[in-house]
Amino acid sequence: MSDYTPPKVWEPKESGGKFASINRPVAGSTHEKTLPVGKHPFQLYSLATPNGVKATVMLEELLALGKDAEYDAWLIKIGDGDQFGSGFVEVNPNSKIPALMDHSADKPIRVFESGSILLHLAEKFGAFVPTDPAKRVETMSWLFWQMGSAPYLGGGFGHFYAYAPEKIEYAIDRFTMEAKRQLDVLDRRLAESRYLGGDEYTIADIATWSWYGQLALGRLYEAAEFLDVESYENVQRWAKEIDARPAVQRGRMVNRTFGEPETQLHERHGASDFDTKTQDKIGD
Ligand SMILES: N[C@@H](CCC(=O)N[C@@H](CS)C(=O)NCC(=O)O)C(=O)O
Repeated sequence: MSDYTPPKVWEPKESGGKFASINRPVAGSTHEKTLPVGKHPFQLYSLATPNGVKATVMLEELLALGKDAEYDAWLIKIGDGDQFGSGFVEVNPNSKIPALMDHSADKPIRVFESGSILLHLAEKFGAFVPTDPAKRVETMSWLFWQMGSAPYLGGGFGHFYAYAPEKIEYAIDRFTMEAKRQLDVLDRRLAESRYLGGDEYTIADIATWSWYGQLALGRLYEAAEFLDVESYENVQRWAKEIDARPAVQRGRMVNRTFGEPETQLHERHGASDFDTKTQDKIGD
């Protein structure tokens, strides 16, 4: 048991753990840095974490449909504090990836929060969001479910299971309980429906797959066995089906700085980059 008693007024201190160096109790920029702007209508500033993958999968899916969604994907190294540069903070005052500038409108517009990016692109191109009102609202419900639930999985379970400087049984138990409950919520929905919104693949699936699908496929926190992810059979079926989509495979590679070199495309500025600019081809 901890002998910590919170003081009357909290003061910041060194907390340890994997992300200690980027944690701050205040918002705003720490340094001046202009963001690069490429030639395409969409400028994405991101990293291939589950939240970042949502945006790159969506853009690749739109391109696969033949939509005019060409984009430049610039790498934001959150471990180095790039999210606190002045240019990034102008696009996302919350200093988190992914952040998007849409230059296709008369006046460029900023879009932050991965759910907002998915919805903006879906509405702009009339794709991956149903038009039928009942299916649309079901899709929105699952999209917002994901946005509200994932912090318990990432900031809660993932943080205490994989990243905290010590293994705190209470915290791991609390968030494992919640992560498993969420997997069960999904498993029951996917027992009755091919996709989350119904019979169509939508932004709700893209958002949720990036977290829970990748968790089920054993790609997050090395926690597959601990969470017994194989037992969620409907989640497994859905996760594998989405994983096989070529646009999903491409989207996972963009802004990726970990894993096998041939799976890492640090920056994407055109479709041919997947064939010529992966880390195995260009190195560092
Ligand atoms: N609710 C946000 C969460 C984004 C988020 O948490 N991004 C993380 C990476 S997955 C980040 O940029 N962290 C950097 C930091 O916290 O300083 C979204 O969905 O876009």
